[in-house]
Amino acid sequence: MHTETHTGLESPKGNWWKPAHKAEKVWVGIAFAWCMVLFAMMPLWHWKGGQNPSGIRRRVEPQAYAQRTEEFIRQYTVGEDRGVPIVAPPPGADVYLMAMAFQWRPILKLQKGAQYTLHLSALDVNHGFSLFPINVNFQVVPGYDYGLRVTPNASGDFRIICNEFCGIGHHLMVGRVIVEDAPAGTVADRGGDR
Ligand SMILES: [Cu+2]
Repeated sequence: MHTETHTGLESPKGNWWKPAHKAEKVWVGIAFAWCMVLFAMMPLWHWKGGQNPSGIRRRVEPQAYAQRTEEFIRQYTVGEDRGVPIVAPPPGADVYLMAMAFQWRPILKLQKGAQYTLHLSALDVNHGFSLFPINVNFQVVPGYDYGLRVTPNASGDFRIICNEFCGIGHHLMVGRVIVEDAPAGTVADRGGDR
């Protein structure tokens, strides 16, 4: 049984005071160099990586954002699915989507190949916008209006899944985006710029 006690007043046993082996020095050198690479990557990615959201971002009061979204819904509603309005804005429009515990409002009906400015904000806590089964992920933060320039490049019936744990009903927080093929002969039909 190990009964030895240690105190900070005594030097530890061993040969820690001897110079490090060459291999250890090499490893410390490699680790340090790699730390510097990762450190440099942060600013590099910020400025050169194309990782920043396209479009606009600004502060907004959740109440004001909710009002703007309801106005958008009134303007372009074309139907309803289980109490949630289905909204079909024209190509080029500003599209408003709000996240709240525990739903996405409204359901969006967009045209393939048309460009939109998709505004995202939350009314209460952080939510996460992830478009299933496509790899699109975005943080939806209360108090901030993110206007992303998006051009749907595939038609279909997609689900928005909240990927930021937001409370007891988080797993029920599923929204919907419907993308339809553009009517033949329209600008959107010839493809967007992205
Ligand atoms: Cu959520």
